[in-house]
Order: sequence, then structure tokens, then C-alpha cells
Amino acid sequence: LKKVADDVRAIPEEKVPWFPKQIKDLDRCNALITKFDPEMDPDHPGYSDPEYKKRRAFISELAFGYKQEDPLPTVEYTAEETATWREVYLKLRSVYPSLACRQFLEGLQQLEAECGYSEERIPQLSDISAFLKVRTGFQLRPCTQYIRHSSAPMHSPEPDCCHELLGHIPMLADREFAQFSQEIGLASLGASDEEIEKLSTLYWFTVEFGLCKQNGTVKAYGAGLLSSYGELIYALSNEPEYKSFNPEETAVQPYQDQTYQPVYYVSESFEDAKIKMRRYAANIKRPFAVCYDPFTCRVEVLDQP
Ligand code: TIH
Ligand code: FE2
Repeated sequence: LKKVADDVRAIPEEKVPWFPKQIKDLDRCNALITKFDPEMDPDHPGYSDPEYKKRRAFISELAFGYKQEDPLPTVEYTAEETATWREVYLKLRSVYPSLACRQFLEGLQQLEAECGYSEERIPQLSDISAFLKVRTGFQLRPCTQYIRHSSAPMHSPEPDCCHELLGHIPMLADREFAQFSQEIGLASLGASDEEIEKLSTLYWFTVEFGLCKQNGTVKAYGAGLLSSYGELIYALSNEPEYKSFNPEETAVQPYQDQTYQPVYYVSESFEDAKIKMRRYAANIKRPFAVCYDPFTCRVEVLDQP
């Protein structure tokens, strides 16, 4: 009987490539490749500032060595770093009401009221993680905690704490958006490299650089826009090209990440983007299905009938 049950239920090991199935497995995924490391990229604003590079390297080490059972690292920011944060915060804050989507504004308002968000100090990850967990179930692992170089506060070629804290966090406080993000992640588990490439392009043009219509006006919801004053203004001017969001087409749009995007994708609404993305994800060919179990916080692998 056991043999029969195994034949029916078991999925041959080799059909399922390794992927993280529980949060702890992410300890094996810390070795992120940072393409725009200031050591390597002469265009990085911190390239010829050795003190900046040393500080950036020190703060990024905190994330590389992180294990799930560790407390989230706290960074004591310097006066200069806090001054950069203040400049970024005040500049962006002044244009959010007219350029950011409703969900972002609501999230930011809650973060200001309940999580100490202000121009005065750079928020710490542990406070935010606790805030998000009760709202949308998202929790944080350390991400880029260093801040952009003070010579270029309005755009950074790489993610930094302004990008994570101002771009991503307010959006992740929205349930529908949080769900949308998780669905892209789930769709990638066990998918082929080619499919993963397409999903990361979709992520780029939605979570990072997405625009959406609200009450007949185009607003920003992408984190890369909401953390860069320069690109936010540009994206909502009449300079770039707009295309309407359609996963099949968006997934193969070439992009670069050194400077402003020449093209942005506009969704009719969040609801619409979610439905389209779900349909797209359902069509990805995989020898099995995955399902997130909220009770165990694990990804279950199910055999495809
Ligand atoms: N360009 C963004 C900013 O200035 O905040 C950071 C990035 C987001 C995505 C890639 S780089
Ligand atoms: Fe990002």
C-alpha cells in the first residue's frame, strides 16, 4: 500500500529544482549580486569617495551574514546620512500628493502616524517589519540599509534605504498590492530560467516602475519611481512613452537600470493588473503546482494532475 501511495503522491526529485520553501531557506539566498557596486562602476556617485565605499560595504555586510533567527540589524546613522534622508524625504513628500497612487499615500500616512516615519530620522527595519506583519503579513529581512551618496539624492543607480523604505514599504502596507507581489514570487518557484527572466521583467515594470490610472489620471505605484524625485517627475511628464500593461507583451520588453526608463506600462487599476498577472502566471508550464500554506508559512509542492 505504501508503495502505491508513493507512486501516486511523490514527485520525482529531479523534476523539482531547489527553491526556498520556508523563510529560513532564504538564509541560503543572501549572496545577492550588486551590479552597480561603487567599487566597480565609475558612474556610481560614490565611486571616488573611499569613505563612502567603506561605510556602504560595512552596512551591506549586515545583510549578507543574516540568519532568520537573528534580530533585524539596527544601523546607527551618521548626521550626514540623516541629512541626505531629510533632503530626499522632504523633496519627495512635496510631490507625493499629486503624483503617487492612493494606496501609497494611505500607507505612508499610516507609517508617519504609527511607525515614526519623518524627515528627522531614518526608520529602522524592526519597527517596520512589526508594522507590516499585522497589516499584510509581509515581514522584512535585511535589505539595502546603506543610503545613497549625498551628491545625488534625487536618483540612485542602485537600491538603498530610501528606495526600500520610501518606495517599497508604503505599498507593501496595502493588502491587494502585497498579494500581487507575493503572486509574482510564487509564480517563479520552480519555473524555468526563461520564465523567471520574464517574471523579473514583469516585476520591473510593475512593482518597480509601474504606473496606474486612478480617477482618470496616471499615478505612480512603482517603488523605483516613488524613491527617486528625478525619475518620478520625469515618468509623469510627457517625455517617456506609455504602453498599456499586458503581461505577455510587458514580459519581453527590454530594459536597462542605469538611468530613467524610456517606457512605462500603465495599468487600468490594481484589480486589473492583478487579474491579468494571475492569468499569465497560471499559464506558466511547470511539472507541479505550488501553494503557500499560511498556517505553516511554507510553500507546498503539489503534483499537477
Ligand atoms: N533609481 C532608484 C532611486 O533612485 O531610488 C533606485 C533603484 C530602483 C531600482 C533599481 S535602482
Ligand atoms: Fe526595489
